[in-house]
Amino acid sequence: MPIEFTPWPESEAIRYRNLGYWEDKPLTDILKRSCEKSPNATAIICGERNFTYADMDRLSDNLARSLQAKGLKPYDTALVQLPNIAEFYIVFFALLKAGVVSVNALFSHQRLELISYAEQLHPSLIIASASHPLFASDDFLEDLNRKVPNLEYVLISGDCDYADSLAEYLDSQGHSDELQPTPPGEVAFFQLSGGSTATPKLIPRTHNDYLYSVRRSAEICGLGPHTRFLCALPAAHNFSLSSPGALGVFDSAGTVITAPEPEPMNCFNLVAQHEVNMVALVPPAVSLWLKAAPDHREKLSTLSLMQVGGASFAESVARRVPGELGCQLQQVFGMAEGLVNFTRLDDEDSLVFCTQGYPMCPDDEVRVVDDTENPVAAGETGLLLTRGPYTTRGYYKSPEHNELAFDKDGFYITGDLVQLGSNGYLRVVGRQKDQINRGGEKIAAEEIESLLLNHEAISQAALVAMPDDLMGEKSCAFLVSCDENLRPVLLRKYLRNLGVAQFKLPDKFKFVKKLPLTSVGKIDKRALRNELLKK
Ligand code: OOB
Repeated sequence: MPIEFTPWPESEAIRYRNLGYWEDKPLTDILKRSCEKSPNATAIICGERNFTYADMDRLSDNLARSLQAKGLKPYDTALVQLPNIAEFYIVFFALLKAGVVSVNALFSHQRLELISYAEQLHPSLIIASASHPLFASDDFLEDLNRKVPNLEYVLISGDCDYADSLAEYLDSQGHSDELQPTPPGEVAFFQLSGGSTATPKLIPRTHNDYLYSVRRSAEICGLGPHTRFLCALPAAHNFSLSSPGALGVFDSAGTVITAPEPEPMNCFNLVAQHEVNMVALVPPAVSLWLKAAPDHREKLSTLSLMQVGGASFAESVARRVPGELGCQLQQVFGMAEGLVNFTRLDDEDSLVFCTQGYPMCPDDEVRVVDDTENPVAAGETGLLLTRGPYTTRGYYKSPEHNELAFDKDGFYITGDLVQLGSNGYLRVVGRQKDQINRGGEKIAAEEIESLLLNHEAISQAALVAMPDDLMGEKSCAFLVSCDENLRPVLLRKYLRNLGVAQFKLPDKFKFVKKLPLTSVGKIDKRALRNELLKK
């Protein structure tokens, strides 16, 4: 059964095809094309291991065929959680080849996030890593099996005695019928939403829409076989996967070098060793790189392009990038739902340092509106709405939330407050959605508040952003509690035990007698944020 998703109106679909945005090819075309053109070029360097395009094709074929031989069928779904290793990409293409629709959880995700994805998707397959605490034993899988009865296959990367080994599947040539991706107009895989709701939402991405966004991003960034891209942000994130990310690099027959995280010393060594010329970072990582760079400038000599996105990037820091890191800066403002904006490589400095660029596609429609949904004047602050050939029209199986997140014309309500200049360039100036952007990692306030409210001693909870020099924002939980002995350390432990990702744990707790309310009786988060600013 095809995977449900909200389609684009037929008239738009025809237009996007006529304009050449939708090629009606599967995402596997990325690998196919580069494999035909340069089978022996290095696609991935992962630690001591190198993989050519031919290797990637063969290994992903092996996995797809082995899974098919075991009984996995097109439109089955998979939950994948792998760190930044070559297998992440091989699995990604293998599942696409077999028509299995996957979601890639971040490696920082824990039990609650994985269970939520599994309950939404009912995966028949899990592929995970023994290096993640959840998969060190089969306890979590037993838990998951009770919640998701149709889970049939588990493949684990690394040492594991309770499930099949991913490495064996990659090595074995399972005989099976022709491999068939899902049709290009249908869902290829799911992206994760940063979210503002209690349950993290899944974003259906079709082959057509995603392939366009990858190819157009690669074109804007001038990618080619010469590109040597360091993937140091989570491989699954839309930025490092497709803007143009690793997929853009594969499409251009370049090389992806994987790093577990953006920590500067290791990354600098990788840049030097593998002659990296491009990297994508979030703002806090840039600050760490700037701090570490003076003693290691020579290691960065091949770096020519640094993309920065995911969270607000201070102009004062942006201006330091070319001089202190010796490379060109590109700002990227994107979202897993679709729309991605870039400053362009030939833009003048003032645009690169002070704006977040403009949309990649001439047919990306952006509207900046006020509280009454009327357009604001050029340069004025308003809420950004968007629709276009690669922006989703709805979250997976979320009719009620979709009513709120999309307007009647199908525009996605981003929740971002922006200014649109008369030159078409956007500046992100704030946020309306109830989310904390912790250095690019998104925390839905409601998700953490509802967990806190389940605590027997807490009667009211509000999670708000507080400014932080390095991360841009951190989170602060305001709580009303009847227990005077409740301590932050106990609350963190409580949340951790519930199985929530570490980055979502509040950085600070403030116990108050009551929470301020707005005139309509909602918790006044603006007042809470202002209170933090005063300190
Ligand atoms: C990227 O994707 P998500 O889905 O993790 O987060 C999207 C949200 C945006 O709505 C905005 O609130 C914020 O992250 N954001 C930025 C930004 N880039 C993203 N805020 C200020 N300045 C920026 N440059 O974060 C993402 C996806 C693709 C490419 C780049 C980033």
